[in-house]
Amino acid sequence: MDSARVSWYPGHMRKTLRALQDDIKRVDAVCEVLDARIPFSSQNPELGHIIGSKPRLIILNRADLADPSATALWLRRLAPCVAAVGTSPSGVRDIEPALRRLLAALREKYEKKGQGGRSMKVMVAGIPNVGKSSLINSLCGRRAQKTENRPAVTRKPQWCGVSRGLDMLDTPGLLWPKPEGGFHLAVTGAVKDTLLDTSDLARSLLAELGGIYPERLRDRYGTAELRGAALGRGYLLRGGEADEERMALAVLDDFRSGKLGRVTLETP
Ligand SMILES: Nc1nc2c(ncn2[C@@H]2O[C@H](COP(=O)(O)OP(=O)(O)O)[C@@H](O)[C@H]2O)c(=O)[nH]1
Ligand SMILES: [Mg+2]
Repeated sequence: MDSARVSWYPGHMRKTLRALQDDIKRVDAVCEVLDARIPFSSQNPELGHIIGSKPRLIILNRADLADPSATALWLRRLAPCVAAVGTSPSGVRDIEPALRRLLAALREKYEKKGQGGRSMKVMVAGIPNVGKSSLINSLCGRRAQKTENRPAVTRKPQWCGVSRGLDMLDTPGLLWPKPEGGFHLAVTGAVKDTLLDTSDLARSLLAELGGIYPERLRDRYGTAELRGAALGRGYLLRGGEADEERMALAVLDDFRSGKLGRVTLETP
C-alpha cells in the first residue's frame, strides 16, 4: 500500500491497517467476516489488498438476522464461504471444516517437509462490530475475547487455540475512509450512530425496506413513513408535532434487533 492512501486514514485506523499488514505475514489463511445482511457494503476493499493471494474463507455472520434465501445466493456467489451466527457454538460449526478444506493442500505441503505438527494460523478480520470476537469465542468454546455491541472493542491482536493444530487471531475492525455503503454500515451498527443524523438514517431505511418488505412495515408501524409512524404511536413533541427523532431510534432498534424480521439489504 502506498503511503498516500494510508495518510487518508484517521490515526487509529492507520495503526490497525499497519498491524494487519504485519500480521498477515504470520498467518496461513484469513477468515474475512462480512455482515450477512450487507455483504457488499461490509466488504472492505482495503482488506482485500492486504489479504492478497492468501487462502480466504468468507464468513457471512449474523445469518440469524439475514433473509435465508438471500444468504443462500450469497453463499454460492462468494464461495468458499460459510454462514454463521457468531454468538453461539452451534452457529459456528461450519467454519472449522471449511477451514480444514481450505488448508488441506498447505497442510500436505508441510507434512512433506516433515512439519506435520505445525499449527495452522488463521486471521479473523473485517469491519468493526461485525462479530469477529464473538465468532472466535464460540469457536474456542470460552470467553477469550472481549465483545460488545459497539465498534472498536478489540484493540490489539489476540491469539486463541480453536482445536489441535488450529489457532485463530482476532484483530481490530478496519473501516476505510469513505465507505461506499456508508448508509448500510450505519444502519447495521458498524459506524457509530453519533456520526449521522438519526432521522435521516431511519427515513432512508424505511424507504429501502418499503421497497423490499412493505408488509412488514405495514404490520409494525401501519406506514412506511417516519412521521406517520411517530404519530401512530403517539410519539409527540410538546407542541403536538411528531417526535421523529424518537421514532427514528425505535425503527433503528427494531431493525438491529431483528424485530422487523430477517432482512437482507443487498443481494448478489
Ligand atoms: N444477532 C447476532 N449478533 C451477533 C452475532 N455475532 C456477533 N453479534 C453481536 O454483535 C456485537 C459485536 O460483536 P463483536 O464480536 O464484539 O464484534 P467485533 O467488533 O467484530 O469483534 C455483539 O453485541 C455481539 O453479541 C450474530 O451472528 N448474530
Ligand atoms: Mg472484537
